[in-house]
Amino acid sequence: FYEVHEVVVRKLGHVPIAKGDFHYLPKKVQRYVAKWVQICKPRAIYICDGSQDEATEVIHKLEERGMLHKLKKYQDNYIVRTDPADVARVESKTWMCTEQKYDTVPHVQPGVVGILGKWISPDEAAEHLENYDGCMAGRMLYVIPFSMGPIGSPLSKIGVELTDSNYVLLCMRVMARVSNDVWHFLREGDGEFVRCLHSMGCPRPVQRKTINHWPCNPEKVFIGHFPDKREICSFGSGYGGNSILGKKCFALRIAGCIARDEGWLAEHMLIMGLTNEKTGKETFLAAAFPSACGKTNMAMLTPSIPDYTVRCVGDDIAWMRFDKDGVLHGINPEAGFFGVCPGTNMKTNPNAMLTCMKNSIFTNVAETADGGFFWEGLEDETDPHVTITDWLGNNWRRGQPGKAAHPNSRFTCPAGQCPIIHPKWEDKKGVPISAFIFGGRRPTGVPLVYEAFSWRHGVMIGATVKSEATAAAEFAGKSIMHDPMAMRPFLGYNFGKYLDHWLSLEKPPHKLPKIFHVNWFRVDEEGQFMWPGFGDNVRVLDWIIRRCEGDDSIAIKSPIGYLPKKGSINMDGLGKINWEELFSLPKHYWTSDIEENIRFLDLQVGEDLPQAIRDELAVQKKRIEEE
Ligand code: SAT
Ligand code: MN
Repeated sequence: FYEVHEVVVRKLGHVPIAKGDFHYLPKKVQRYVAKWVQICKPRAIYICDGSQDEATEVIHKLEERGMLHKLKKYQDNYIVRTDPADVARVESKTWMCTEQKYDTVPHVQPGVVGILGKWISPDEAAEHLENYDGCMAGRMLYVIPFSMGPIGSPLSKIGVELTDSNYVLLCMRVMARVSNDVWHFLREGDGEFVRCLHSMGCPRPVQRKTINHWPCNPEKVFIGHFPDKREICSFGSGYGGNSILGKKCFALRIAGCIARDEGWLAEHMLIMGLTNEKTGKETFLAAAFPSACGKTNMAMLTPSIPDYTVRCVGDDIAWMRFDKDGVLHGINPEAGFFGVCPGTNMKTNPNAMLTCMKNSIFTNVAETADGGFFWEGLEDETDPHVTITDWLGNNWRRGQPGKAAHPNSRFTCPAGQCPIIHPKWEDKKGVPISAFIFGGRRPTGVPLVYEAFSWRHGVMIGATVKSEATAAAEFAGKSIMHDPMAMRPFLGYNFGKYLDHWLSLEKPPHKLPKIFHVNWFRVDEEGQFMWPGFGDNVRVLDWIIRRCEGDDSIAIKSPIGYLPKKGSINMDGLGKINWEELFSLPKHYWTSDIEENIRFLDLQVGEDLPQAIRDELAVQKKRIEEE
């Protein structure tokens, strides 16, 4: 099947190799590429090396085609508009495929629609895979070697993405470590890699009318994961988590399964380091929030008090392993930030703004006539007279109904450009994690911060995370949704087993992080936020760090966990904060909340729910009733 000319293979079957040396790829990769080339029938194969020349070439092609153009206000920033039918992750078409259904999803109660992952049988998946037949006709197939995590770190994993989208290639270059070195590493190591196939599902000649030069196939979207084969097959969408496969598909769903098998954690968590300016001591925290809850803002927080210096290790995903002394070490497997644009500005997140002043890709944002980006939240930082074009390409006037930028519009920027990126963010050992923080948007009932009584109690708190719905997925409207561990859309296997895995970590010599829950979003009777949030959140983190250091004088027991003792959070200079209300635990709220949680987990996880979690729920219910 391979045609050898001199040393360099120029053709694979009849398909020319436009760039790269096929022979140089490890044998397993060759077989993987050859298999899909035969099925997808691209016009040529382009083996990526991660070089700058490569980026220049691809960007040039995309510019020529009109799919992307330069934002001339900055250095190498580009704007892309998608087909309006392809703007977010498509959870309804995201599947985990295993032989056994209950390896993937829990035993939900009869008649209940499970929301903790979607299972598809190998036979049904095979039907979707038929769509790949000829799906790349007339298009280039890019072979992308990448590492999640620093190349060569024992905590990292290798992937190879095949895609017919050069936009995806550009994003992968930012979000993962795309490099020729990956081939060396694969050859020298165990040779294992995660197989990532992506197609826009638009072979030439194109059947469906292409909008904004953005080929996609919304009717046939399929995001399939095959954990037993360490394989991902994505079809029909070019957007974010659907197509940048190193991110949620690999680093959370597939890695979640690998982590279960190998005894570590792959979580939807930011990692940040806070250095106490007086003592010089640094503490690392990992925090899990549902998509679009301000995780990126927290990861790069600008402290409002001088006590701490904050540095960012990662804003979305954490891979964590206990070392031989039982210390949990975490890395950020990604190399870039894929952040929500609306709401991001020099006040809410100056570090994110400064990170994306160059070498970044903006998707579905609005544009100013002088070549700048624009989105909701940038009003005060944008010339009021400048003409604005909205994300759909229409003229847009301030104050008109509707949004200039899509609510899920994103910046894709290299993490290394972040002004407060941690010097150890690429450290192969990772950083030691002292605490896990869960949170969500909880307008009522939930205090600013509380601490779990124990690891098990903390796992229960994580299992009952809820939040107001976001724009990151296809849901409309605002409702409080369960998002256990902030992993609901990203679970790679049965959530009951996932909880078992978390519980199983409580064993020697593991030094378990303390677990906390925070809520920046509580509102008062007038609907006003009770807590200023953003840079002032460092005051809460300060309390958390002092708890990690063992300060017993600052906490009091409550039915739901330890609460800060009145006055133990630094509120200097904050103006009026209603401590009582911010920390109140309305009994009727918590009574119905615990009942709702018990019902939810019973319906959704059923017999797979670990007894330890049932017990924690029962004890918490009793504490609330007896209060
Ligand atoms: O899944 S995406 O990578 O598109 C973004 C998110 O949901 O946080
Ligand atoms: Mn996320």
